[in-house]
Amino acid sequence: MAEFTLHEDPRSGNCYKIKLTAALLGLPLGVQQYDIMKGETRTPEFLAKVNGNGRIPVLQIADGDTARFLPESNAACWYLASGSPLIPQDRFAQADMLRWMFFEQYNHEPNVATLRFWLHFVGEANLSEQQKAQMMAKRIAGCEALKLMDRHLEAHDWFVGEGATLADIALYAYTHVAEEGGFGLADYPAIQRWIARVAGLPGYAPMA
Ligand SMILES: N[C@@H](CCC(=O)N[C@@H](CS)C(=O)NCC(=O)O)C(=O)O
Repeated sequence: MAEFTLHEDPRSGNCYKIKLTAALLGLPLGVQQYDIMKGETRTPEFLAKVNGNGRIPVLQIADGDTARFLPESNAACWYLASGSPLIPQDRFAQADMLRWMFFEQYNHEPNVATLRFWLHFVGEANLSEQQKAQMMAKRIAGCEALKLMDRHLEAHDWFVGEGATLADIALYAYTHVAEEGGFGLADYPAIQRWIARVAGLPGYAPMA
């Protein structure tokens, strides 16, 4: 049986997706922590061995003498959940789940997660002029993403099908802490109900 180690910064929602997937599946997951604020994922050793893209999360999969490294949160979730109910079997449902995971990476995470990182961890006073100039566009785009999610969840309990899938995990990670980025969730009642549903899943683990 393979052993899994997550290279992570516990403040990262992208890392949390993988921890939540493992928790829901009952899979043991070791962790190796880095401080991204100190550039610890940009060292020559990290770039050479763990991820040439200089970012966490990275899932390390050890099998006997072989260790492989899998960057990108949603790819790592897929690897862990392969063959489990977190990935629907129906061909359309599977593609629809991927649709929401791509949406998360393109429309949601670059806005909702980035504003959280800038405001909650870096601090507005420490932002560059370029970052300050991007804030309004990210606020508008983040609200658009949340609105789309809320409309979908008005009519559905889960993003795809009748139960939780990786689409829910990927979107939950930064949505449930979106207020740390200044996105008021009171405007999105269907999202709030869905957040409670995810938090009630058997095996659920909260973010650090
Ligand atoms: N698309 C990637 C995004 C990874 C990412 O942006 N990681 C951030 C933390 S959430 C990071 O490592 N930042 C440190 C840096 O860029 O130096 C994923 O989903 O895993």
